[in-house]
Amino acid sequence: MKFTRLLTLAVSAFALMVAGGVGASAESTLDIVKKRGHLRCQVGAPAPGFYNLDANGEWYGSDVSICQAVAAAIFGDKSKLEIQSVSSQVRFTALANGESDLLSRTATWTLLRDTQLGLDFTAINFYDGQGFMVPKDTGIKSALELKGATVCVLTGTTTELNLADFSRVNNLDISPVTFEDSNVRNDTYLAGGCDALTNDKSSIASIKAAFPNPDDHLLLPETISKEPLAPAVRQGDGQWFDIVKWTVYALINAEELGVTQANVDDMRANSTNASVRRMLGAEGNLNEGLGLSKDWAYNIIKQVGNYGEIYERYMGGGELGIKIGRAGSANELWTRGGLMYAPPFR
Ligand SMILES: N[C@@H](CCC(=O)N[C@@H](CS)C(=O)NCC(=O)O)C(=O)O
Repeated sequence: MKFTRLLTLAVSAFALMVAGGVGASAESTLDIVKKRGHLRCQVGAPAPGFYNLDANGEWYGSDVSICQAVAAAIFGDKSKLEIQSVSSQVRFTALANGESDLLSRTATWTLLRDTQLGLDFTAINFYDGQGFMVPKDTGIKSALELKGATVCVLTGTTTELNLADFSRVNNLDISPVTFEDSNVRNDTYLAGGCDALTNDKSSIASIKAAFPNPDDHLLLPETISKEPLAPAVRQGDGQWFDIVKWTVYALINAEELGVTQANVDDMRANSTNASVRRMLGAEGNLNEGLGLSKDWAYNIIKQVGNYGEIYERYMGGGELGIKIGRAGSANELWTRGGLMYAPPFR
């Protein structure tokens, strides 16, 4: 009896430790980040659209915007940020062992990753799917014509696994040529080292945009997988999970409510829409559970913009955008027929 009780206690203590996160540190991620004075946010090797470097060595892009939005929510300053560029191969280990606070980098939410790597995916910020690119002069028009082809692919990705499934199901005998470094993969493809390159379709748009002659390459029509991309955090800190999740939702909700970087001051001061007022902290106390100040969502929109503004700037037709059409896609707001939907701010 006694032993059972002790065992139960020991088991619950262990469960608590696990629930408390890595090393069962008493300090929350929010406290650690605040004490450090900046957020450590992980992206990948430079890829236009998602995460790229400008002439001054500053990171920008849609996934970088999520990093900036979380920094703005915590510090009221989007620049309180250290961007870490990590390869696809080691990204999850780097997050799980505490090197970064947040991973925001074209990572697909899968069951295994969500349940076996010590991570939690927060909220989908881009709905993607895997495709193929070939040099136009090959004359290939469909992925089903890739019989016996060599295909350049990044290792440690869902891309690599889907490619194997696709080849098997369609009896294509594709030979994967695997890379850890996306630049080496791209150079090999350009030099003719493989017949095709496969990745998420948005990533292909990104890779293509950086090629010297983008029009020499064709994105094939097939989409062979679902790739819901979402920022991820270490498992075991519910408040931190909520902060990142609701940061993404604030971006989406602001777009739905018509709150933009340009009108957010006016909206906070004058809007009579209760949803807008609650989100921007003009009334209510929605910030309390997050452990953030009342103006957390205001700071996000003021400094980074809403989801649609970020999309246009980096993924869409903006000057730095990689021209992925949004209308009619899953990345459109639910009110316009897409899947972008944030739970209510109340
Ligand atoms: N969504 C897939 C693929 C992710 C992926 O390969 N992303 C590329 C985009 S080009 C990337 O991160 N490349 C940069 C790098 O590996 O450092 C996954 O989560 O496994």
